[in-house]
Amino acid sequence: MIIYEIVLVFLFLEDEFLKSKKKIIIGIVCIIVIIVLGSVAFRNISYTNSLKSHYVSRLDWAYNNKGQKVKGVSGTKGIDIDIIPFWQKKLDTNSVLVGVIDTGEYKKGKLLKNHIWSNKREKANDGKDNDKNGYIDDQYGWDFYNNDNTIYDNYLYDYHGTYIANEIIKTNPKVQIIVSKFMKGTKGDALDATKAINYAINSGARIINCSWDFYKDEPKMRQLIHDNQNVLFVCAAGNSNLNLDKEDIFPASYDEDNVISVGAVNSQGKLYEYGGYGKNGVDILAPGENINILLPENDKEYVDGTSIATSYVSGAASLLLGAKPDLKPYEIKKVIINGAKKETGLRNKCKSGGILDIYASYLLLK
Ligand SMILES: [Ca+2]
Ligand SMILES: [Ca+2]
Ligand SMILES: [Ca+2]
Repeated sequence: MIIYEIVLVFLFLEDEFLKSKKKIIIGIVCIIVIIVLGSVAFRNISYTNSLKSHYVSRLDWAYNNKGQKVKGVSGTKGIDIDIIPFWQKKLDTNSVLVGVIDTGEYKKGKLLKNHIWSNKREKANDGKDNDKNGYIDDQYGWDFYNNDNTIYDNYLYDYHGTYIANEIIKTNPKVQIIVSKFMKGTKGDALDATKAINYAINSGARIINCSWDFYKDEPKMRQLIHDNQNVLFVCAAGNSNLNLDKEDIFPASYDEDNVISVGAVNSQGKLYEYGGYGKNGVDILAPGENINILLPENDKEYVDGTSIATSYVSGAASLLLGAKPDLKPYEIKKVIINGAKKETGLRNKCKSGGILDIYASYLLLK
């Protein structure tokens, strides 16, 4: 419309300024305006396509917070994981294996179906442990709760791992998820969790997502994490409103360079009211309230908590590792903390004093 008006003005002026230099100047101005408007329009198309290709809708304030209302709450512009600039650069990152130590996962889901790791060394359904890893027919991971090879058993009991994995995939479409199940719903024990972590590491995971916590220290888990400094453990700070400077939960409180603990914020950049916090006990905060997630059978629901916040940090860590595969876990942790979007109200709530900022963290790699 604006272009049309400019052309009209140009034509109107034509008689009067025919053969004048002004006509040429106005012509040049018109061309510049057309080029600028055209490039803005193109940028908007590429921006929208970028969001669509990542399954991001306007409900997903975590990826793109423009202050929109989600579930009746208006957000604060810019309080998101700042991933859009990273996507728009269309960086060709390497594929990364992420172990999701959790419930089972609905592997037929629209996102998960293309991102489930499969054990190439294992022949399916022949009753034999072909790769001799101790697990028979573990073609798509292992269920340490039931001690069998079915990684999805039930909608109700396997929803948590499903939505965590889906959110990691949304953040980084170049991940493969190793399903290592140790929970039935919210039930599971630390020794099974330790075995499940070990399985994911032995299967090649470089990042381990732990969206759960135990109050009791499990020495075997602590040792396993300590012994695997080449693997980053991304751990939830829990939903019991604990000050983790004073109290411990595990594995988030293990004091290791390869453990990053994650608290949650809402869409206005305020601490999630039930989430764990602490200037030393929590490293970073990420979106964790009114998050529209993808459940088994492709159902959708809203959730709150540090579990989902953790999935964004795992996704971010995998993106950074994919961009620079020789990064060590402590280096990933460092850029995630240093790249955080600082908020005054969060200064004493975690070590970074702010919210996960993927693009700022990426720029720190250079
Ligand atoms: Ca096997
Ligand atoms: Ca087999
Ligand atoms: Ca099973």
